[in-house]
Amino acid sequence: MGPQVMGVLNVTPDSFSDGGAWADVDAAVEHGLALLAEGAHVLDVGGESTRPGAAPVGVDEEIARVVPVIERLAPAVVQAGRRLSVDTRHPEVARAAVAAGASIVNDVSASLEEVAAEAGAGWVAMHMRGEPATMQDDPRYDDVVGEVGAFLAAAARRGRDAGVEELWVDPGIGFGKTAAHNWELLASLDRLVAGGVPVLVGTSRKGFLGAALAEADGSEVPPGPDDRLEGSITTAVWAATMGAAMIRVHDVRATVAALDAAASAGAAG
Ligand code: PMM
Repeated sequence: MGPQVMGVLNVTPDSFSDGGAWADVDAAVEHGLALLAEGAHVLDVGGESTRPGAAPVGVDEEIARVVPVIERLAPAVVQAGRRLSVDTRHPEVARAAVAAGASIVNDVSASLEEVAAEAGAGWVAMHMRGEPATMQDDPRYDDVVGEVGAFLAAAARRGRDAGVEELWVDPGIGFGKTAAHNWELLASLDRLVAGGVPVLVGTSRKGFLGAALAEADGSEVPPGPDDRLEGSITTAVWAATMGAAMIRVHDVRATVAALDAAASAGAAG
């Protein structure tokens, strides 16, 4: 069986990847239902952009963005046997989102294990070096795969100790990492998978794919987030082949089709 697909539903006016087009509740709900119809197993609702250099938003504003969208989507999501996650670094937002119907806390700060445990929700612990505002200022590692792996193993232990019953770990592609770091992590994803905790990976539309696509076709200006589909899909299939259990993507329909094709090839082999 292939990995689950987590569809990104950013409810932010400043998200780099969809221009904030879904900031309005009705539009966000409509987009969420479309992602569901396209085959998303999880809808990941986020109200704070973690784009490199993004300014933080207040907790109240973040709650006001995500809670109405989660409340409105919850019945259809449950009906379809799918799930909602909340992409947040803030305990108050995580609690409000779970109360509204989310069942996974997608935590880019890897610090909300107590909140997830208390709420009875799943917990995604993602690796990030630094803070979104400064994380891309010259990130350095001696051994990126070893360091990220050790960080995620420690996070998983904290989660277990806190009583989280559903654990996920995520290397945090693009979070305090150069393009070379991202490629190294993808190349060695099987080492992270071997840690035994289900691995979630998000490469979708990220900057390092733009750079790679520009290099491939010799263009000087890298393609923008909306024009990185080839790289997004190829790395999603790669991650699945390396054993990732969930892939976080914007382009759900295309990714589901690609993963299905890869799974058929795998099953026939
Ligand atoms: N990437 C972004 C936001 N949230 N959560 C997890 N678990 N993993 C990721 O790689 C991740 C994330 C940034 O991407 P976006 O701004 O396009 O949503």
